[in-house]
Amino acid sequence: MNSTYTSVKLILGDQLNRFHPWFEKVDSEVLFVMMEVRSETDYVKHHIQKVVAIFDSMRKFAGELKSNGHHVHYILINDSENKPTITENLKSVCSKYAVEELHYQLPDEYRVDQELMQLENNLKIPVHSSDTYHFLTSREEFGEFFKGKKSFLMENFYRHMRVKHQILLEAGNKPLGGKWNFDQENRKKVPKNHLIQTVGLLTKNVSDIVDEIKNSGIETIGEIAPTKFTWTTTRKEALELLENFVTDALLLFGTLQDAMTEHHWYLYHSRLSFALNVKLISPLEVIKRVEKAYFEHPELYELNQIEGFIRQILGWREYMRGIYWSQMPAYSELNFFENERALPSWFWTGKTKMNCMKHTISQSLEHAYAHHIQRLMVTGNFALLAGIHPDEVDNWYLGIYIDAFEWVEITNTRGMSQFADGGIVGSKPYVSSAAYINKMSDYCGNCQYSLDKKIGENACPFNSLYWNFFDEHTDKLRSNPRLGMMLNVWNKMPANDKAAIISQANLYLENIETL
Ligand code: FAD
Ligand code: DLZ
Ligand code: SF4
Repeated sequence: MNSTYTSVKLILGDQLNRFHPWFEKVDSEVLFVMMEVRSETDYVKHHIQKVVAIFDSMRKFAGELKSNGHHVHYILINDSENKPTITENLKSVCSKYAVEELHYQLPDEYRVDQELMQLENNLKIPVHSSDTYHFLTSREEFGEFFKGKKSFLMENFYRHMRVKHQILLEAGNKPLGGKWNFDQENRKKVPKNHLIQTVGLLTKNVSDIVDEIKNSGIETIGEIAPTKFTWTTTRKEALELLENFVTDALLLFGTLQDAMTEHHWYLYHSRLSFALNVKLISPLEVIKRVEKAYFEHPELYELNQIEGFIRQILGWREYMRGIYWSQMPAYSELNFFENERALPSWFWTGKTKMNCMKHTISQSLEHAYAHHIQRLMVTGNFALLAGIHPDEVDNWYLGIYIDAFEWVEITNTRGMSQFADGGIVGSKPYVSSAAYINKMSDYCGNCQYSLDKKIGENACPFNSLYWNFFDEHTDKLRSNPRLGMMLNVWNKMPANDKAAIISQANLYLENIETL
């Protein structure tokens, strides 16, 4: 280490992109700074596995930079010099090394963006920002694409991205297979007697980091088995996970992507979201690898598996980021249905009689993971039907999932799942009764509630809450063309039946803690 440095370059915990131009050459006048910092560990109560995964990834990334000859100043969570915020830590590092200028990569979260924009003021040295060279769309490009259009639409954006990056196309920029989207084929339940053969789990020992986190006093949620940690925290592990996914799980990814079962917590999903979000692996390399599998082995892979997977990353992931930067900060205040109820306390324990909720919450606490349909159509569905305040819902999702960073959490939760944005992200609220959950899962068979009953003893809460939702929000839903049919069904129901359903829903809402 030198006693002085010309410049400091800040690397945040989700900026672990080894191919960033910053790392092309070793420069002994540059000091890279990484920090485990209370403002980031404490802005929400995170799952213990998420904090472990971030710290482990950061430490290994710093180790790799050092072994390549870069100068790195790494602040550990329990270091005596550690200050509570990014700004304060930078202030003390810059003064210790008489630093003349500071560089940072544009952060993914609005909160941190605001803090970093004040650095020049606070540090009194020139401050420069640069791209992270990770996403496929810049913050501004998304706004330009939708300029002058009446509403956002993922499908249009996705087609644009397919052409822009030349993914799954044939001559004349036509979609391979004649269709842009094969979603219709991706709605199957796990067949009876199907043996789930998917990617195995890597496990490693993270006991030391767990102890350090415990000693630091950081409050966390969820469980951890410190000697059997399953998340990828290096680029090498992420690449291995991608390879194993392509070989073992991609074959059925699309077909069973919406399916849910008590017997497996990730099925044919990739579990790549953490590695992607902290930038150990890039979206384009994942997309290209999956496309290559198809081109090399069209006899093995069906197009619906490949297109379904690529759409999540090339379409949804970039789209959510675009919405985030075009709508923040107002987005975080939106509450279209004016919901006010508190989240029931069993969201933090999984202790509920509703088997679908018990299962999804318990696995989230155990693994910091649930797949998309569990998040959307079980916990998210319930929260919306029960009228939970979107702040409470966001807080839960932002804390509990391994991959939760506000830019992708809030757009999925407040937007897609809670429709609190009134239709910016999606064109309809995702609500369902027990029928959908039963169609896509094996949860209902083992439930104390009866999936066929709307009212009476043991009637499934999703059923009465579903119709109650239409009743309560008729005015707001009337103009939505995608919900007209269900509103008509509700409106045509005999008055006595409607009254019984509403009173059942109210009974459940009054006793929400005991459901
Ligand atoms: P796979 O099913 O294997 O999909 C592959 C990749 O596609 C994912 O790794 C992810 O990068 C991307 N992807 C898939 N769906 C989406 C989506 N809707 N938006 C953005 N990217 C997507 N994803 C997060 O990364 N962070 C979050 O905080 C987050 N919160 C969510 C909250 C709710 C209410 C819902 C409904 C979805 C949320 N998602 C979030 C999206 C999705 O559920 C996760 O990306 C996915 O479950 C991660 O698991 P996987 O890597 O196995 O994904
Ligand atoms: C999520 C997170 C956590 C829990 N801890 C840290 C940390 O100690 N240091 C750090 O640099 N980053 C952490 N992160 C990720 C940041 O919250 C993330 O970089 C910002 O939110 C910007 O997206
Ligand atoms: Fe969930 Fe209702 Fe099915 Fe029970 S019956 S698992 S509460 S949908």
